[in-house]
Amino acid sequence: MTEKINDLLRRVEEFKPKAEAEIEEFRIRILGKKGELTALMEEFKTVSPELKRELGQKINKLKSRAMERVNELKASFKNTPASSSSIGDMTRPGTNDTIGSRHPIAVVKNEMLAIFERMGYTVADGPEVEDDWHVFSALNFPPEHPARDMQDTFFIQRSPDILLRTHTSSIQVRTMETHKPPIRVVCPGRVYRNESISYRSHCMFHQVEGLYIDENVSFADLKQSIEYFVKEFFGEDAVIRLRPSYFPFTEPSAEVDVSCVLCGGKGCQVCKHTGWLEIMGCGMVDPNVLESCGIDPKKYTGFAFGMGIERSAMLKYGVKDLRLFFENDVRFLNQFDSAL
Ligand code: 2U9
Repeated sequence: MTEKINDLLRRVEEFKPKAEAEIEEFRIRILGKKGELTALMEEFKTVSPELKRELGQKINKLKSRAMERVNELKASFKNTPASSSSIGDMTRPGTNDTIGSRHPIAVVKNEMLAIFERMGYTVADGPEVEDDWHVFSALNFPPEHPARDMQDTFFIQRSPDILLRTHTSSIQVRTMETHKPPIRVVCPGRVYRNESISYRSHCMFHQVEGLYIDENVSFADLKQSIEYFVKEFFGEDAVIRLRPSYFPFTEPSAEVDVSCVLCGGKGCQVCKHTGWLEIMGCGMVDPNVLESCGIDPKKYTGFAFGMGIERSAMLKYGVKDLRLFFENDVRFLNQFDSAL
């Protein structure tokens, strides 16, 4: 019996499992109800009284050591983050971290700003919650102009004076109030209009507007600057045409069309078979606006322009539904990226 005890003790010490599951199998085989140690204890009952003391002590030591060894082995597997057997195939490709991509509106905005910065414009910023003066009054909107209506504008705390800006022109007003000409700024930002949401309109969208004021700034300068921007943004083959229009803040005013980016002007579904796409509005700054903002209209003239970023992004990327820009579906967003 001594031999059997020593043999089992040796096997307990020498046991080196390759996987954690082998430890439990080992425990059952040695310490379980039908295990080898249990069988030894049965046999112990039959030994002569004079050997009982010595063998009893040996069996108890064996049992304690076997339980201790099982616990030691289990702990060693828990402390090893990747045992050799769970490392698996070391040659398989690694998993990529998922990183975000720049939002298409930000990509297009940065591209627009970069073009104007190359032309000498600086970027200006301003608040989205504005007052009536900077959004309407300074821009020559008469008191009863429909844009001031609650149907079109979001007002804050029912105050007729505090509102969400409906265009970024308020940034240009602030620039004129605080800077002397020459002024050359581009103003990007979110704007809000009380409109129902559809594939082509939203209650919040983004604009880039520009303003150039100096002595002797002419309509020809305006046309040349817009033509340069359009060729940089849409490509060298793009051409523009100007149609007369009306805005309270510019006189004369015009809408700018670009030759269709899809058919090049031949006519297709996107340009509704006209060959042209409307992309922005522009005009010479109304003398009343210059005066309201503290600039002498007898000495200075200027031009301004404004465009929606979503509209240009839809044309550039062939996006048919404006709502996609605001839903943040990663399957849509992952398709755009840029260093800009
Ligand atoms: C000042 C003076 C004049 C900015 C201008 C437009 C024409 C225009 C629209 C294009 C599509 C807005 O996003 S849109 O709906 N904008 O047509 N904006 S001229 O004129 C200014 C701005 C500031 C002080």
